[in-house]
Amino acid sequence: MARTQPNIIITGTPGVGKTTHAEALAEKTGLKHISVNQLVKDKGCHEGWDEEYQSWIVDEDKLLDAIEPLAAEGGCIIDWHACDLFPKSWIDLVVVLRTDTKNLYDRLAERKYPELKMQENIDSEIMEVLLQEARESYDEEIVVELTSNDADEMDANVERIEAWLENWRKDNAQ
Ligand code: DAT
Repeated sequence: MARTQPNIIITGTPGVGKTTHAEALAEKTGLKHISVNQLVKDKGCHEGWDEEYQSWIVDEDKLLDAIEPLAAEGGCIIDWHACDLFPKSWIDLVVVLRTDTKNLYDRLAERKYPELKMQENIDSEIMEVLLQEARESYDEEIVVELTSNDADEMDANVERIEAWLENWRKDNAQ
């Protein structure tokens, strides 16, 4: 059955602004914000805690099972630092947020990330790892790269996604 609301992924390196964008967008549009980190924790979609990285070791099969019914319903804003595990058929738009190294450093330092995790994330942002992952996993025309350095950019990004959503709703009206 066709979805009556689209599913949107907001992805990017930790600290780029995924959660902040997803919350603002959910508030403005009524779509559901799905924080994958929270879901992994709440539904136990993991194989334990990694002390060194200070994060859950995600069980991807369990995670997909937990998200499938939500994605089938549509209207999800999926907020996570990975996107390649979600089937293409679930997803209508992939937003990859980007930020400057200095901003990312400050934001991750604020979170007191361990040194190793901090360095890996900064390298990952410089190497455009998440952007590549999105481009390899989904059709080019549904992947959008947006910068998230300040509040004005964030407002503009949210407005742009809202405009996309309006068009999607018009194009998919029954
Ligand atoms: P993520 O979910 O990608 O890890 P976040 O939304 O939690 O990122 O944001 C991390 C921090 O950076 C948080 O304190 C809010 C701030 N931030 C994010 N995007 C921003 C932006 N465009 N302008 C100013 N601050 C931003």
